[in-house]
Amino acid sequence: MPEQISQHPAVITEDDRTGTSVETLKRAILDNLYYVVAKVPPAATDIDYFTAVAYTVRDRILAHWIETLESYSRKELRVVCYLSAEFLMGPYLANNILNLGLDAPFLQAVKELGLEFDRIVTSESEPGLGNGGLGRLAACYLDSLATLSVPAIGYGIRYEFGMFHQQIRDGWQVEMTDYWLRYGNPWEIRRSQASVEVGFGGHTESSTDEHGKYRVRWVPASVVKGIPYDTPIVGYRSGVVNDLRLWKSEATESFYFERFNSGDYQGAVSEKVFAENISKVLYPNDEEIQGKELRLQQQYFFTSCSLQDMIRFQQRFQFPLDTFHQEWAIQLNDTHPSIGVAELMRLLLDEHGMGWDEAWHITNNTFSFTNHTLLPEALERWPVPLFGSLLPRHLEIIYEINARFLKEVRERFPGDEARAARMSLIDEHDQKYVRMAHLACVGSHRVNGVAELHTQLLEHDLLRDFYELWPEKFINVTNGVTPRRWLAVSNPEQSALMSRKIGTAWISDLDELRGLEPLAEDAACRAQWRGVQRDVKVRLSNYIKAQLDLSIDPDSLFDAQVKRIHEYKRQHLNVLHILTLYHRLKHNPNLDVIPRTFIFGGKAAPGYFMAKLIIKFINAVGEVVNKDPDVNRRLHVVFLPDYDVSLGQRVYPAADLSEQISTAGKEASGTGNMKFAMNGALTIGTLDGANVEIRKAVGTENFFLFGLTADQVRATLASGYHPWDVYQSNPVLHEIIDSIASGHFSHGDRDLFRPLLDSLLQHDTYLLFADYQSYIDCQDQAAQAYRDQEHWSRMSILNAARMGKFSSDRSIKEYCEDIWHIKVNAAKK
Ligand code: F58
Repeated sequence: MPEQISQHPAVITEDDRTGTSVETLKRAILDNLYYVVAKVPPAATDIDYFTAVAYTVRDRILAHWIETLESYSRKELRVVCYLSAEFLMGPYLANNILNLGLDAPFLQAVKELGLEFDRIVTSESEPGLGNGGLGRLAACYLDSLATLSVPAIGYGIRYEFGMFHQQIRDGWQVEMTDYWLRYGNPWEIRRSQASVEVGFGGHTESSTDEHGKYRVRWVPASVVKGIPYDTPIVGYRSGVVNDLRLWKSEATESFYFERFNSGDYQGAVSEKVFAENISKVLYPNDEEIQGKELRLQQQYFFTSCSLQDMIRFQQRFQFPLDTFHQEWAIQLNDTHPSIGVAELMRLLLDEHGMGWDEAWHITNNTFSFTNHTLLPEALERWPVPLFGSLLPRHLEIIYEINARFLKEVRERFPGDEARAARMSLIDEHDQKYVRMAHLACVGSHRVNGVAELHTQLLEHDLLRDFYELWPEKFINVTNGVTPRRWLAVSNPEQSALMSRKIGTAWISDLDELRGLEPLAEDAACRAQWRGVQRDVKVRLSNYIKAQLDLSIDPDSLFDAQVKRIHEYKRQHLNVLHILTLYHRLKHNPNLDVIPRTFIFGGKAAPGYFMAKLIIKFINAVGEVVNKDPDVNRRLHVVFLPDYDVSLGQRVYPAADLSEQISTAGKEASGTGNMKFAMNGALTIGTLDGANVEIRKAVGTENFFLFGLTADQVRATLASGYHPWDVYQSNPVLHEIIDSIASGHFSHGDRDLFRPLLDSLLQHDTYLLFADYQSYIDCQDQAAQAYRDQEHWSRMSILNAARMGKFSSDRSIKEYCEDIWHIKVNAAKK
């Protein structure tokens, strides 16, 4: 090698787009800053630098991405298509750098450029294209699929406006629109040439073809175009980069111009508005479905685009259509994409001339369905007239599926007409509805719940009839979360300590954390663990100070509840505990209580009055408690506004105690519960969702359990529950409720919290009063346990060490084996 080359290897041997040495990265960042962002360093803002760094990272992703896309065409590989109306991805930069294995050189390069890595990372505005757990689960699953080298495409909607931003004004939630694309999006690539067309409305025409076969043609009233935007999903050091393909709706030129040219300007414009509206905004409701036409349009739009895309791939690879189900496994993330069952049937029957039986065989073997809720108000159903006017052909197909399905039900259960009516795809109680969960069940070869208890409740309650008909269809896959984002990226302090003790294998094999167990018995290790935990708490305290100008004590017990605000999640039960402590301190200011900081975060659906009132309630209590001299700064209540993935990454690592206090039988699984415990928080929780399995995994002695079981909840409600009696018989609860009613927390306003109190005293659907005393006793035990810091650290280490099961890698392996029939290790290479 000539001398001058060996002296400057980075300059001469490395390509600016792919090189990974510190020198090359520095050059590439400045290059992108100049040539892509069009800025020179003195003029560059944090966002400019973020953009330049992001392009530099993307350049290093591209070769892997293109290679992975090409591998989809290999016949022996089945591609997983995860259909989801929501993907709550969170910021990409730190995660992509970690997964590429370029964290060290990037950190160094950024530092040598005189920049702060943290500032660049926090400049990224996150795509909030989801409401909560369901959308975030989809994101964790994409990370695990790529990490496990499973070829996969996430299909969804590229909402122009994602989840609203929450401001808190005078204690109330105020919603602000989320224009997340304001500064552009360096990760995505628009693929205009891969657009597809989707029809809406119109009518159908039937005829008999030249072979005497019955054929139907759908003549839509309008057609919109779907444009795919692709974002790379980088596997953790696997070399695989999968695709997140999100569809944007636009007007088709032909429709638009046809109207325009014929002088129908208004029609042309409304066509354009109709088309562009479809992917405009994410519906911000969690757990309650309103039968809005636009939502059905969104669901059909992205599902049809995605299925057409798969068929186009199939044809481009020259695979026959009759093996479609062998090439593609489609997972329905809840019922939102379940119209896909009827759409794939339509495409196969009408567009590709296939017969019913073959089309049905393919459809049924392609789809599988995950249910995420037991709440009746979250079950999707569409009024038949609305459905028929928007999707006339699909309604015909659904009627045909239903006729054949009910025939099977009647053969299995002769004479049981009540059962047939219960199971029908059409609800005919009064107004007629299409039941989307039934369509998803009938059209799928597997149906799964997301935690053991949830699956049992599906089998014996919500979907009982279906379970009795097809028990083999039902399986459980307990949720999991990715340790890359939720430990390695968000908790670098604890991650570094763990890696020093047991190596780094845990990042892609979370069971390795077991190796931490012996540390629990080692006093020096416990001290290190506590030291790290304190550093993380200081980090959050500084953030709270900067954001809210509130000083909190990092040595207080950090007691956190972050999740959507919902009555069943019982944030107000948490507040009743705060008020109980407050009540004790008011009666005895010298009482020795453990200093606590109560941390809340979460958004309420804009139309959910009670949830919004709960936010006001938390803030109102905080306003009084934080300032009361009798409390003397021993209790703090903090409501962190605008809870999102980025904020979650700050809160999970800093918590000592994780509040998982939903009414048993209501929370399908929960995933925040997993993120907290992995980060060493102890859980106070009910036997609900995945709490049951977490408790079993970490050891019952390392978990604070309280409350009624799901069976007891059902029995309590069935036997005539009277919350008023609990109020009358519990003097502390009585006093607390009275003080709220007296206006003590509302500047004397006795009406403000009346709806909340009336609901609790008269109905208490979520059994706060029934669980109140058990919760308070359990909180007292937790406080007592916290006094013994050695013991607490022991429990904390054991929690983290035993959370291996809750990696999304484990969940994805189960989906691969039991649902998609993919051998994980054979998937690539
Ligand atoms: C959540 N559902 C469950 N729905 O509540 C939670 O227990 C579970 O851990 C999680 O799914 C993942 O399985 C949820 O987040 C939504 O946000 C839907 C959005 C669209 C409207 C209906 C609710």
